[in-house]
Amino acid sequence: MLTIYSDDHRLHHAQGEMVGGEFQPCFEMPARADHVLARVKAQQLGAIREPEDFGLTPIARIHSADYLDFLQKAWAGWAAQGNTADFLPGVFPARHLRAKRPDDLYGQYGFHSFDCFAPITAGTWQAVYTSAQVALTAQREVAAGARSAFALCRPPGHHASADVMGGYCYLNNVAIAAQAFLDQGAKRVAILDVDYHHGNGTQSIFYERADVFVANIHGSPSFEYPHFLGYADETGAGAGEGYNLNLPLAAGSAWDVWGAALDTACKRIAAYDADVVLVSLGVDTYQNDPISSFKLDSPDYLRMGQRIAALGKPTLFVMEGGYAVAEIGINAVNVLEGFQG
Ligand code: Q9C
Ligand code: ZN
Repeated sequence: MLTIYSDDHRLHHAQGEMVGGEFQPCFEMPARADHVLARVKAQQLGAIREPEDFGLTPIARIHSADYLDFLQKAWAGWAAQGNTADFLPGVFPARHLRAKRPDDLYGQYGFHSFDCFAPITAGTWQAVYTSAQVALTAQREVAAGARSAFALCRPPGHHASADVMGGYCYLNNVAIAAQAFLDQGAKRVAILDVDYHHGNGTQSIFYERADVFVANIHGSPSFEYPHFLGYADETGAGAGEGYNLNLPLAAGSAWDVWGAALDTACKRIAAYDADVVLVSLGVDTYQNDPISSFKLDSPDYLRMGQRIAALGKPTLFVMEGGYAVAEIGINAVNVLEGFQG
């Protein structure tokens, strides 16, 4: 299986995030991608290539113009105000306020965020732009006939919606790649999100569409981040009614429960008869993940890959979360090896 990777991810290395009331090192750190890349090499998964540059056009198929404008200009504007530390938002248009985009940069950040977990640094735009190009380059490989490809994206993307960032995510890499398949002639694509957290951005982008079936397996929002989306009764709307599947699970779920949910999701994807399957590959379901509660063990990721392979569809794997840094490579590549059989 071909892996697409770029060192540009290093340009995004934020100073910290709030954990337990204290500013702590970010869980979403460059070493994550290093470990995955090292494991791809150690297991000789296949060739590793740099991304091509498809420009902004495929990104603008998913994200709004004002959101992309903010992301590109935010650091320069922040630095021009004399700041050197990371840029973070603090005021959001929550209920009872008015969601009108302000002229002020700090106001715009809150307008385009749902939490304080997507810091903007000097290198963030270049890193997230390249991360999207990594997904698009792997997408081309599958569109050209490969059985599978691995987009080693960092930063991740599934919490980002059309114009709102959060949860370490800025550009929704898997959504951008899904739209590229459709724009190149696919009729139906399925996204299977196996990250521990609900992919709220991906769900919202495709919620009213029938050409993208989205399935999510995740910690229930009743107890887990992102807290405000991901319940089982969210099944799509309008033309998209019936094309969104949420399988929220209890804290502490292990492979017996998780694997059964995967089987449910895969049966729905098979019934949808997608031309291609995209996997939002987060491995924060791992038992030793520092911010998650599920209990998957490393061999379970081989089983995960085997079940996805049984769909018999061209498959694009897009890296999402996973914060047990030392094991993220083993677990992510286990999925890919399980898929390859
Ligand atoms: N106590 C991904 O896995 N953590 N993002 C908030 C609040 C944010 C996870 C913690 C977790 C974001 C791509
Ligand atoms: Zn996650």
